[in-house]
Amino acid sequence: MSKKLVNAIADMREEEALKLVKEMMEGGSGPMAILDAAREAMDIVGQRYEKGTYFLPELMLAGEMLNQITDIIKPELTKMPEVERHGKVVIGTVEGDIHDIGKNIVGFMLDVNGFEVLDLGIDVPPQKFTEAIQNFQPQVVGLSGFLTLAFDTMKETIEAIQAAGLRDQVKIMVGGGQMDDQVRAHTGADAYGRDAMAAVKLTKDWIGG
Ligand code: B12
Repeated sequence: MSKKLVNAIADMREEEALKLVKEMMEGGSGPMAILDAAREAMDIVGQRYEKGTYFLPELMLAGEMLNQITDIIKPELTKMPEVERHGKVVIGTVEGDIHDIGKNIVGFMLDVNGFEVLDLGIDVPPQKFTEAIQNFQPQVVGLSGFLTLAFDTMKETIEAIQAAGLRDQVKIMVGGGQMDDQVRAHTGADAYGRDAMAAVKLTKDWIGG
């Protein structure tokens, strides 16, 4: 079933994809299995875009499908018992980058796992992060980015946090499509997280809960 879902998303069969997601939910597949399939499909969409068989409209439709899928699985994720807030996290997509589907999933998962999340949105300049750290006083900052140009913006953002004298106050994690641990080292972040569950685990390790 999950292979079918991968193909339906990758081949832009929107109706079928949404139907499959509903069937998988009813059949007891966990929301994370659905997200994994969506990720695999997005990789295929990305490759087709790179090869020139898909264009911007397909990227947009893929993003739209992903948003709808997230909406379908959200109720399942919120079934977790309401918990007291363990700590605060600021997240945002760094300057120059407007991809937000992955970031939104991360923010949502942190929220349902009991963290207070301030989401700064997309295309966030370094200064907005430093202001948010000063005002919101988070223990953790999450930088999201899907473009290779985001690597340098992440580095600049962390440098700005350092220059503002705030680096020791926060743990910083980075994530998003093109990221890996090598990129993390380049940016000066404390950790790289592959997906939303990794973001939750890192945050729990750092602030408990
Ligand atoms: C959908 C999409 C779009 C949509 C975005 C819609 C939206 N609201 O986000 C639109 C159409 C707007 C778009 C635009 C562009 N896109 Co685009 N897009 C994609 C695509 C197909 C999927 C991205 C996605 O949403 N994936 C789904 C989520 C759920 O992915 P995920 O990685 O599993 O998410 C998890 C992790 O990343 C992690 N995570 C995310 N953030 C964080 C943060 C932290 C702290 C942690 C710990 C973890 C974490 O947790 C998430 C949840 O589990 C990718 C291809 C791909 N394979 O990624 C290209 C891709 C990212 N785009 C690409 C490009 C080139 C562009 C454009 C420049 C195209 C253009 N010519 O205009 C523009 C960029 C505009 C800009 N300035 O940002 C390239 C980037 C290439 C590069 N090397 O830089 C890619 C890789 C496609 C490709 N292969 O060429 N895009």
